[in-house]
Parts: sequence; C-alpha cells; structure tokens
Amino acid sequence: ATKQSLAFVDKDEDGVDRAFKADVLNGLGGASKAIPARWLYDDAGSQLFEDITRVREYYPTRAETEILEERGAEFARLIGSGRAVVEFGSGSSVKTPLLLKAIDPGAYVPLDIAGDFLRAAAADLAAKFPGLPVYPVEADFMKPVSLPKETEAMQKLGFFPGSTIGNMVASSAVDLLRSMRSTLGDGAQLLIGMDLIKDIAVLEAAYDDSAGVTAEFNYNLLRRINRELDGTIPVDKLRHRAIWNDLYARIEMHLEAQEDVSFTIAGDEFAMQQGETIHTENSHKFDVRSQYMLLLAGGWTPNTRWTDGEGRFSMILADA
Ligand code: AVI
Repeated sequence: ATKQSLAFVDKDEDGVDRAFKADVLNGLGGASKAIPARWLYDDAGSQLFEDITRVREYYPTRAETEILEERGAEFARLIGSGRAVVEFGSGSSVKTPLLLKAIDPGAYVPLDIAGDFLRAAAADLAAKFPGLPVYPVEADFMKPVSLPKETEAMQKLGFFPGSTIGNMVASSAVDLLRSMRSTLGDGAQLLIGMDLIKDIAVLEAAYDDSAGVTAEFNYNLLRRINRELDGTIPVDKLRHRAIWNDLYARIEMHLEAQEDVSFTIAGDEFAMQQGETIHTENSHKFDVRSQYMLLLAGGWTPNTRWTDGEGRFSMILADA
C-alpha cells in the first residue's frame, strides 16, 4: 500500500486496524451480534466478490450490464456529451466502459477510499479511452468531496452501479444521496443501479449460491478476524445463511453457530449458542415507489428508469 492509502487506516502499535477491532469487539459484545459489512472487503473479500458476480445464481451484475449495453443511445440523448462522470467506487472493468462509450464524457473521476484499487482502475480506464482525462480522487465518498478543479466548468454525472446503495440502511442511503448531490453540484445527474424485490427463492439463491462462493465471502470475514485480531473463531462451526427479511425488504447475510461455541478475539471472550447468528450484511431490494421515495429524500428527481429484459434489476437516471 502507498502512503496515501495508509492515510485512511489508523493502526495501533501492533499494526492492528483500530476501527476494525473496535467494530468487531463492539459488534460481538452486544445482545445481538453484527459486524458492519465494510469489513467483508479486504483483498481476499474483494476478489471473492468479483467471483460472486460471475456465479450463475447472482443475476444483478449480468442484468445491469445488459441495461448498460442496450440503452446506450438513450443515455447519449438524455445525458449528452461533455459531462464529468464521477463514479462512486473504483470503476468495474466491464460496466464503466459501456457508459463512457455511450455518452462521450469530458472527464472521468473515479472516487474510492482504497487507493490501490482506485489507481489500478483509473489506469485501466485511461488505457481504454486515450484522450479522456482521468482524475482519480482518493476519498471517503460518504461525505461531500471536492472534485478536481479541471472539472469545475463541466456538469457532472454521478455513476453508482451495482445496487451498492442497497447495502445501506435507509437513513445512511439518504445521507449518501444528499452528499452525492452536494459533491456533484447544480445541474448534475445521477445514474444509479438498484436491485428489485422478486421471488424469495431467487433472491436467497443469489446470496447462497450452489458453488458456495458467497459462503466463502462470508467465511472470509471470520478468517480475517482470526488472522488480524488474533481470534480463535472455529470457522467450520459457523454456517453461511442468506435470509429474506420481509419487513425491511432485504436479504441478510448471517453466520449461524451449528453448536454452542466459544472463542477469543484480541483476548476478549465470546460465546454463541447453537442457532445464534452474526449478522454481516444487508442487501435491500426495491420496488419503483421505494426507489423514487429514496431518491427524492436524497435530493434527486427521477427522470428515466430502465429494467433488464427479465425485470430483475433497474437503473435510474435522476436529476439534481
Ligand atoms: C456489493 N453489493 C452490491 C453486493 C450485493 O449484492 O449486495 C454484495 C454481495 N454480498 C453478497 N453477495 C453480493
């Protein structure tokens, strides 16, 4: 890692990420156990997520890519040329070029907290689009970000694919949308991917695939805790679960104890009873009304909405 990316990681004298340790110890110390989903994404976790996007049951990536492939002419008409495309999260290798190809942008600005991924993605994109100015910005995009001065005169298009907004609870999602609005300024547009409510069996299979890739993604968090926080969690005694929570319209990932277990983390002792779970991720699903409500609450007016051919996933273009 470079100096720049380390600036965001506060480590103690043993090289332990303080925020990770605090989140894990607090998250497992309460009556119901939960660990914030951001800790799923270390290098191994990010690679496992990439693998998830290719498993048969995980439809969101394919469905969203289909929309981006088929709607280029409409994007060009509704978005126009010359905008600075500001992507929240490092550009994925497939989706971003589809958008950039369609709209003839003035610049591309990937925003990400992880400097290494950011620079790799930016270099990749720059190689694919010679002549397009690329200005990577290393920042926590949950808060308003000041954009490179070279893009000052350009109107902005925010790009937030993947239904990553669904990994936040409603209040955080609204905070993020409002901060995007403030980052992007007047006259901005936002192109956002949002996954849809559908048959529960389809949803649960997408988050508990038969090849076990999503399970590995979840177990990787336990391995990370054992490795980085000197933990003794018996990984083979916890089972990956993907559960539809109808009240919140979300898939929840949990790790469920298959028998009574006890373990230590950084010297603290923990116990789980058989059947007790650690909640590790939420993935909210939407219908058209909840999508529009969320966007409006976040300061964005829906303009156009597309779904893939099977109606599994949607992208929405919204105006500031
Ligand atoms: C990154 N995010 C949009 C994924 C999702 O579908 O909620 C994360 C994921 N977790 C398990 N599978 C995929």
